Amino acid sequence: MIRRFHLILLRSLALFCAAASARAQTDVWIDTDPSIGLTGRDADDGFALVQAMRSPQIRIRGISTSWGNASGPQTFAIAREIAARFGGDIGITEAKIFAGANAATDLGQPTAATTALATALRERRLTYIALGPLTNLATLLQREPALRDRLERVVFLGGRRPGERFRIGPWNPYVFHDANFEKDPAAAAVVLAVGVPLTFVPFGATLDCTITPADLNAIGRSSPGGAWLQQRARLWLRLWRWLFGVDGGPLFDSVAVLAVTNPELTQSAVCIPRIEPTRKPPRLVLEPTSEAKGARVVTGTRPNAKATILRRLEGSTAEINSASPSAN
Ligand SMILES: [Ca+2]
Repeated sequence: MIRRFHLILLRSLALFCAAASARAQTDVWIDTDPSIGLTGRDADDGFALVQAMRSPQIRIRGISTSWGNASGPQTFAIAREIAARFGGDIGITEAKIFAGANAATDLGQPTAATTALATALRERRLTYIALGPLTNLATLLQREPALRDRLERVVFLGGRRPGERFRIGPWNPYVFHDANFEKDPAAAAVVLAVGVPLTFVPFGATLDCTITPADLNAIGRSSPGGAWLQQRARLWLRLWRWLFGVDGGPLFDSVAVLAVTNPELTQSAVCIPRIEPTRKPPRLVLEPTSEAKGARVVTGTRPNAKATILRRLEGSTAEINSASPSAN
């Protein structure tokens, strides 16, 4: 009788834990411009999507695509391929990928992406992870401003801290663009104006998370999916060495996903975002402030950030337990 009672108790506890775990998942929408595998284009969106699909802290409710790293049709096709290869276990099929803007001039024009996002927001509140230009989100907010209140938070891979220059190392002369912002500053202005909770992930906050040839080889050995990622990203990694002299490609977009799945592995501060429209190119500046509340800017990552990203890319959903305590 006592044994039976214990079994019932254990089963109840397991059900409770499972329910608690399910409740703890954050509902997210990912907007992205993947170009992994295209010659001379970035691979980080592809890595970020696979990482997100293997992150148990989130539930992906939909993925929209945008022009950016490549054309709209190209990014849509790549996102669908990633869903077909990696999304089955979590119910992300090709039907959950929605094509959005093809250019900044599409701002305000409804697309499959904005229609699907509106439907998803009516169903539940969502955290929106923006890994490309903000055209799709700005179009939604222009056409259905009431849905603003259904956005839990917008996490945007873009913006810069005052004086931040997008360079890799002190001697590298190449200055990178704040691409996601500069491709559609008008869309960023719309998003800033509506007052949704914002987290920015600037270029400099991501530079401790680079993927080396040894990392990519380990991913390639991990599984058939890992081998696909390795094959698609091999040339991208070589380009980073040839063009910029570094032995690792940055995982920009992965840090934005990490800021949602594992905020304890990022450092952040409160900021006031401000667009400087007259500069050429215009700038999105994230001013520090002593205010306790406001937009947040990720200022860096903690030691296990890269290891956690690599685990996801190697196919593991397990956590690394020795995370440094958060100072946020
Ligand atoms: Ca991107």
